[in-house]
Amino acid sequence: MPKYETKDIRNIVLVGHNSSGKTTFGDALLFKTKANARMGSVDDGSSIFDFEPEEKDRKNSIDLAAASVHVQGREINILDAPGYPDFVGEAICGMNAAETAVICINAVDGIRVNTRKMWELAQKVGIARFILINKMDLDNIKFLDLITSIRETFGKDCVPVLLPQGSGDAFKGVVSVITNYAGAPNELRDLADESREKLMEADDKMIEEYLEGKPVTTEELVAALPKAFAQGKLVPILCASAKKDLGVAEFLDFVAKFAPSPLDIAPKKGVDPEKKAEVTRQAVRQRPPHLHHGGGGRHRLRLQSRRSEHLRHGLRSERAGAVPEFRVPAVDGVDGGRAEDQAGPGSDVGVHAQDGGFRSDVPLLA
Ligand SMILES: Nc1nc2c(ncn2[C@@H]2O[C@H](COP(=O)(O)OP(=O)(O)OP(=O)(O)O)[C@@H](O)[C@H]2O)c(=O)[nH]1
Ligand SMILES: [Mg+2]
Repeated sequence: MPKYETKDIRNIVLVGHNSSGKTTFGDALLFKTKANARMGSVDDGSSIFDFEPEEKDRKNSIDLAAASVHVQGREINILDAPGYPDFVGEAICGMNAAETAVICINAVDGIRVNTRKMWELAQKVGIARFILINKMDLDNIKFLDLITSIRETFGKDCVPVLLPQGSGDAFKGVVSVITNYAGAPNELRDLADESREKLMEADDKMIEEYLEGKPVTTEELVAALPKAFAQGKLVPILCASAKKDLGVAEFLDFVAKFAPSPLDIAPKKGVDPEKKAEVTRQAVRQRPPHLHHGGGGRHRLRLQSRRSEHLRHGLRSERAGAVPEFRVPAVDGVDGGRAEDQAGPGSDVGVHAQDGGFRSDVPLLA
């Protein structure tokens, strides 16, 4: 498996109202990048993300699931959260693990209760928000009305960046207003102009120059956008059809270019359990996370946060017999170990207290 530096990692979590197509979209990302040789489907029980028997039975997600793809020298870790409000804890967990919440909307249904809830949560957690309008292949889509409703609900900083070419049966794909502004569909020309101007607000100097009539190049725009998205100053709106594999490649390209890495978003605040003092942590590979051991017994630890990204590199393999064991360093005072890339985001590692610290056993997924 290729090794990636923290700056080249993108952790995204797919959230939104149930049945907006999050899992199908995740499967489409795996298929597009050949991480999966066939297109997984929730409907026939072959989804990579909805793999638990109960999920296959119910045909909806229950647990947060993870998989990775590799695009343009970047590792994109995809977390797929369930949409049903009963499982909101999984979405919260995923948002704490990711730097970008991809809020999926069903193009026909529009904004629903859980869309708003996910927006508020992502804002609270302090991660970037991308809006993905999925199911663009369905009939009776009123794209411009949907954009208006998104802006009325979530604010004017939401900018359409991937515009649809047609909709319903005639949906052919998407056009980027960043890289192919001239190619925007005629019927959406006004929206493309508006979006392009809004994107200039990514940088104060850039918008000033633009308003003074000085030309702004695509390169300048591309360079300014990641920071504006990471800070939530602008929220990109993308669209796709997961089912028809349209807009999927453009989504991957967009995430690889514009989504924040673990280094690009504000450090997290927490409370030191012993000193009871507030602590701030930024993603630093050399400093694995501090986990608070809540008592004896066995614990299940799932590696899926950007902290677990440090954890991953702080794991020390202690091979005993045929069973690989991993010592988790910096857990309640246990010293750090040698950097070794053994368990990745999405790995489940059984942990139990030993010698005053934690010791983990068999990683289920590397
Ligand atoms: N027509 C069409 N159907 C889609 C598309 N994406 C998903 N679906 C269908 O919509 C249904 C729900 O898809 P899921 O991927 O399970 O949706 P989800 O958002 O993961 O649902 P929860 O896990 O319950 O929150 C399935 O029957 C999919 O086949 C799409 O782009 N177009
Ligand atoms: Mg799902």
